[in-house]
Amino acid sequence: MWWRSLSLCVLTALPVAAACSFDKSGVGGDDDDDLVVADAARATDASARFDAAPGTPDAAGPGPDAPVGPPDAPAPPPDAPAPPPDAAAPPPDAPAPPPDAPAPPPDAPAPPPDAAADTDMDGILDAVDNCPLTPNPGQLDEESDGVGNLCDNCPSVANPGQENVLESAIDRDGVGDACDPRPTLGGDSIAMFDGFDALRGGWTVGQGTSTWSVSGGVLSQTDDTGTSGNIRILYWADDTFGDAVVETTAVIDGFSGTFTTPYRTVGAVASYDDNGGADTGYGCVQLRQNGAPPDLAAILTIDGAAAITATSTLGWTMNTTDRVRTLLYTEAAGGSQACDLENLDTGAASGATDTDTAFTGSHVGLRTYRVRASFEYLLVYSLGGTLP
Ligand SMILES: [Ca+2]
Ligand SMILES: [Ca+2]
Ligand SMILES: [Ca+2]
Ligand SMILES: [Ca+2]
Repeated sequence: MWWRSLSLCVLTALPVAAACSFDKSGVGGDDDDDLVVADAARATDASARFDAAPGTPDAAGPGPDAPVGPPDAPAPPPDAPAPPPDAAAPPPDAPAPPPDAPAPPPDAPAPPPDAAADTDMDGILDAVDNCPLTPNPGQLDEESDGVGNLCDNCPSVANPGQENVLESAIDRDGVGDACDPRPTLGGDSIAMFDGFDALRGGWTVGQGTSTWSVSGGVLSQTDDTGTSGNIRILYWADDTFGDAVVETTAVIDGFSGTFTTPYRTVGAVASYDDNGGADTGYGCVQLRQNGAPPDLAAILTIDGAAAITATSTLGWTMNTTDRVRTLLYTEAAGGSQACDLENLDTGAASGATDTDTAFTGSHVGLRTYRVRASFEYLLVYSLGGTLP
């Protein structure tokens, strides 16, 4: 930048110009451009070149050198520091909070069943087992809803989804909504189901003779002889039940007598004891009573008197091929019975109730009189509390 020092010297008065040397270094007072400020020492040289009193002979030769001039003024203070920048701009608004965390992903889908697994080791691979946790090599499925009899929460009603949500979560029971006799009360369970795919050894004749047989998935009673001694009772001897509902569905195969022949019956029994031939209990039957139709839903006592204790008028009269569902509610210690019948062909239904306390047996079974019928199944719900 030495050329800038040159132009400054041209425009300045001589004495000053004399002080200007070509300071090519740009460093003030460093005339020799050696980048070492030594001009204070060189001031001695400058004073030697100027006469302190021009026009006046020097006394006795040149006088002593004028006193050494003051050293170069100290370098001006460096430029004032730049003012601080404008006050910092206020921080921007606080950043918006992050959006809500995304919902967690739904539960991962259940892994597909291991096609090669057989959890219950019944010989049916889980992938095709209709009760993958219950050994059932026969895969019996009464109403073909894809859930095997042994693990179906409504084995007599098609309910492939096994819905069971009508009770509260804390007392949800083992009976599905589609068939639960007390759909909002917990404690119930499926105690027994027999789809009559074979005649098992526990079935025992209580009254009559052995006129029962199994074929084609139904249990048929084949004698409709009309004498008074031909009441037919078959009961399950291998288990006993407390508070229970016995359910069966039967198709009427035929009946004896004329239109007015009395006391044709078909239905279920409970609170039953064989008592060595002096059996007792209750029946819930469709009763074709002497006289004008329609028929009745009737609660019967099973003993020597076979009394009718309660009835309700049905909306139909017994006909061959009718398909009727029967439900008999009983309390184990006696005291309460209910008998509900539904004609599955028409949807007509009716029921009777009673509060008889005579019998406290604990077996269940089937009953006919002067009727041939084919029973599709027998189902027992065990109740966890008092009857509705
Ligand atoms: Ca199984
Ligand atoms: Ca089923
Ligand atoms: Ca079912
Ligand atoms: Ca239930």
